[in-house]
Amino acid sequence: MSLDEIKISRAILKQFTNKLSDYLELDVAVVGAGPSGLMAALRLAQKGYKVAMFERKLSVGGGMWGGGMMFNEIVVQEEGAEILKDLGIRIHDAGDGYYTADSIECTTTLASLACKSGVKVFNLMTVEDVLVRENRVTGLVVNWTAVDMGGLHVDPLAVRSKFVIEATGHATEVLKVIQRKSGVDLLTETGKVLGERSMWAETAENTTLENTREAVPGVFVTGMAANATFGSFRMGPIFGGMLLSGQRVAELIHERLEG
Ligand code: 48H
Repeated sequence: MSLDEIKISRAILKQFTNKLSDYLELDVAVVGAGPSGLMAALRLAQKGYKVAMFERKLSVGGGMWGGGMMFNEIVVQEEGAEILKDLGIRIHDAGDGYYTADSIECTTTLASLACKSGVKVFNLMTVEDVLVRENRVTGLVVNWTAVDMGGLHVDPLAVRSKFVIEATGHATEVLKVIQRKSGVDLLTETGKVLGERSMWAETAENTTLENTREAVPGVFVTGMAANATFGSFRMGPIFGGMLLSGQRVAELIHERLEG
């Protein structure tokens, strides 16, 4: 078979355009493909929902690749270990209820399962704004990350979604843009993002689950962004809370979509 460069180019353009066009209207749009976002997207896709993830970077996985301070192992507790086992990720018993896992195996497996379950990942895209109708978020405004990085004046495109998951980690970028521009109060004590506090692993792990909830009508928050939104602590390189939070947000949205 002879290879034609133009056919190669056309095949990519056609398929990508079809994919993006098919995913402009969604059940759930996930912003940020870190561990909590990936876990949420995976569980929602497994339930049959139409899910897309928008990730600013070239690679998915967020802060999980690097383990703790670039030592590429993560730590989980018993419940996190159960999730990893269920996903087919090998764990090592470190004693006293702590388990470790290779962060590369965790990230690649989670990403692969999400894609194979039907999640469409749009990497290299940054969510820069949201759609708001009658005080409810109804979608996202997206642009190429390269446009943002280059400081180029290029208008974005829009995606409509029944629900949005804010999974941007420490930055809580989606909620911050809503707070800045929409005039809608967040469902926090002050109506604003309360901000992340210093490291306290035990409390942070527990509050991650409590803080996984609707943060503004139409937007649920998960992972590190959940604690940052509701003013709780960071936890360092323990990832059970991220995985549990991703599962929890998927359950909460499933209840709403079903109801
Ligand atoms: C598109 C965006 C945008 C945007 C950001 O940081 P993450 O890994 O998030 P989590 O919450 O799933 O996991 C947190 C964990 O990695 C961590 O940092 C922990 C446990 N820290 C504890 C501690 O003490 O430090 O992933 C967020 C993703 C990243 O890939 C970003 O590139 C992406 O979101 N992102 N994507 N549009 N506006 N903002």
